[in-house]
Amino acid sequence: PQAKFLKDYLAPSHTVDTLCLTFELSPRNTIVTAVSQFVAVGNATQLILDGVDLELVSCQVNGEEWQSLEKSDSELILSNLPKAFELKIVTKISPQTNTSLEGLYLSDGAYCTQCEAEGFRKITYFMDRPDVLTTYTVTIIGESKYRYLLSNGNKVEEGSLSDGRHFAKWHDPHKKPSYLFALVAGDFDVLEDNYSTKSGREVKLALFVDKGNLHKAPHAMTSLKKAMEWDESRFDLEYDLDIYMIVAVDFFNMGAMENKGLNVFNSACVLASQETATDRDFHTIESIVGHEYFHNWTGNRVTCRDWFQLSLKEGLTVFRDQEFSSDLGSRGLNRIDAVMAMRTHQFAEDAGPMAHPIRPQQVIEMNNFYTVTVYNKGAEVIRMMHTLLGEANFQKGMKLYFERHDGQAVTCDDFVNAMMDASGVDLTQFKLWYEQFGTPRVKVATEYDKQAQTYAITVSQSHADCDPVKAPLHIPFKLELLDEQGESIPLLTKHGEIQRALDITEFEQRFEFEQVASKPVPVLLEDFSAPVLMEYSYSIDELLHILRFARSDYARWEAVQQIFMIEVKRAVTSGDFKLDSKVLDALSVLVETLDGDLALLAELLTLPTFDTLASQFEIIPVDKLVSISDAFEMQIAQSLQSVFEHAYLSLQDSGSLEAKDVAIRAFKNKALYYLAKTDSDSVASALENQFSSSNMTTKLASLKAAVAAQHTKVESLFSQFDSQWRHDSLVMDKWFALSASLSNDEVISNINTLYAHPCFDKGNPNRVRALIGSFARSNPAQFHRTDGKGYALLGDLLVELNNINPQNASRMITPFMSWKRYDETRQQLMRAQLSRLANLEGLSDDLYEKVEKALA
Ligand code: BAL
Ligand code: ZN
Repeated sequence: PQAKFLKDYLAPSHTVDTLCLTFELSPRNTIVTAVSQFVAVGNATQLILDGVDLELVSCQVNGEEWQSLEKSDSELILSNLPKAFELKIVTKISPQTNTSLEGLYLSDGAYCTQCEAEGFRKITYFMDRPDVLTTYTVTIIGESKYRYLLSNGNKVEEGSLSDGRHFAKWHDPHKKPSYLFALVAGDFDVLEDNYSTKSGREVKLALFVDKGNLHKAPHAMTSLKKAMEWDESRFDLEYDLDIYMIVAVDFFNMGAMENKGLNVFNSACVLASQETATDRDFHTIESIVGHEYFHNWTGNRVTCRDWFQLSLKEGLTVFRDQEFSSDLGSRGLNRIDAVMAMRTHQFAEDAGPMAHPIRPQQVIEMNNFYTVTVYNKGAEVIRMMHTLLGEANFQKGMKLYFERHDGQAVTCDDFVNAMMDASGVDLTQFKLWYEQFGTPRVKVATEYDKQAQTYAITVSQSHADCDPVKAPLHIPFKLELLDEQGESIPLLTKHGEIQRALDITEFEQRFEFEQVASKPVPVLLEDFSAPVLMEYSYSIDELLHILRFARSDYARWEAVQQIFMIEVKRAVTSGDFKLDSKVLDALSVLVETLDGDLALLAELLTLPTFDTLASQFEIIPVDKLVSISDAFEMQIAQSLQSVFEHAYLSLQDSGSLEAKDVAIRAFKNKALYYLAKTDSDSVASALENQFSSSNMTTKLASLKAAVAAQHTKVESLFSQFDSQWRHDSLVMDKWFALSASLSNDEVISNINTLYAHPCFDKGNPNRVRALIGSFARSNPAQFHRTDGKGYALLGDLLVELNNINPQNASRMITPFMSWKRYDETRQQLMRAQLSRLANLEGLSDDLYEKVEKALA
């Protein structure tokens, strides 16, 4: 496989005025007729079209069968072409055997498409690149059992055919690239609603779900309306078509897809009732429905020039969905989520062989770059611009961006230039964030001068683990200074008061604050104002002070995370697994007083994830990290047992989805998690009681607590859950995930047995992620077994998935990517699995790119 490079970008050889597609649907013999009007740019007489897994039936230019053509596995090259011409191409495809879930495929009997990034080429020969925009008219012909025949835009015609089939014709007035094309055909239940935009456009909303699932659709519909309203009020952006459709399908590689006017969603990101979905699921659905809706402007109206610019739409749209969630819910909790995603996944990616800048410079398989770096670090980069500019200037920048580029395919530079020109803030240096991979380190030193009443902080940045940089990055560095009473000290400098953040633009910079009456406790990198690793030697007492007094909820959580981190590192070195009693006392006080937001309190009581802890070590001490986390949790459980018991019994939620009830459930479930570890008499009945709840958040938490504590009740709870929910695969995903996280020696043989469970299907990405993804991610003790059986389980699966669904295989290989960070024994075992894949016949481009980089 050949890499493509950003530096080699060439503008398209032709423009396409219109594209008319006709689909005659049939599971193995769908006929696709594509008629388009091409015009050469300059003197081009050759046209290269992308096409994969297509059977070419005919190819005509201006009505004449074209002879000057060459065909390969991935291209159709037409030569001797006139300047302007009509091209008619007929191809045959087989949706039924398309298990890659790219292009046109069948999901549980319904036809659906996924074209981003390069799936359109599996439908017809076309210039399948995001900078070729055209208007689409789509006719779908199918049997009447496919009751709904859907595509982008507005329906302009429909009717019956004499052979009993029916058809529908759609026209999308907005020019779009091929990756935003969509088609769905099937029979569904439909939830309908309406929305009036602020300028008075009446929009019909329709949500299509599998038959029998209508009662699980209202939350997604409500979320959509909230998103439409929010985008109007915060960004002044309105919807632009008369209809907005969402279809939920079971077989889907991603979470969802923003096709113009016709979003296709993974059913896991749509369907929710309180019996089947957790509070967390409700939150996730709201944010993904929002995300896809926000793409209508940031992605669809203004799209990417080429796929290297993916973060142009994804980083910005993640930032927008994070802001949506924060404006509607708790800003602190949402920030914690975002930072956890960075620390748990993005830092690891940035430290591994697939490290890439948010604008990658070379790519073999584009699907491999839908990453936490492009998405989440991309969003952090947008957030830094927001911090540097402030909300008002940022909104001016957005306005200018749309004024300049509506209807165009543009680059990340175009976005930053709009921000710069609208605000007058120089972002030239800032653009380096788009070039560099790796996580910068920021070291902080402080000095307090009692006599002068000054407090100085020196910030230095280093990039040893990054792509070498020639110049320092521009880093917004937020901070708060707390006095002994916990009051915030104004940040007065010689040049005035610091309002938003310190501007770090040099490798080393010193800032001096005046009128500081006593030695403060600094809250550094407040709100994670830049995606960096910060080094500062806090004492436990300072962190406890931050926990008590910081103005930012995020900073309070971060202080506890830092405390755990310090304690874990100390325990790894010393072998003493005892948590500092000051920490236990502080946590105890928090629980006793049930201080503040209970959902935040539940987060404060949560140890850093294994991956977050692991990121602190050059060679990951797997066994020690597992034992230390277990030991710390047990000490928290024992030392806080009575306060947990008291709080658990005294709090009652009323079962609603209001934030207050969600918070009570979150806290009580955390309490139960710890109580289960103490194995007191009352715990068994609490577990059973909670398990009998009809609320999935409550029920699942009891199973999770039993699993983590390896409680004697666990087997009976598992089997009850299976009998109750076997009919609902999405619910069973929760059961698969917990089954795979049981930390006992039988887990691997159990997983092999579960492959035969009636709900399990290796062709369904949700099932695979639930079972094997959870095993590799949340069962470090068993996944990293030194007999190699955990690695072999994943290796065996990857060999199979390589043929079924390469994109999913490539996502699942992530745990092997950091193999060099483990001890010698584990390195050898993981490398053996990677070598096995490297030698696999028919290795997909998706896996090839990662395996080759991992072994390099
Ligand atoms: N564009 C792919 C799915 C998403 O990020 O919305
Ligand atoms: Zn997106």
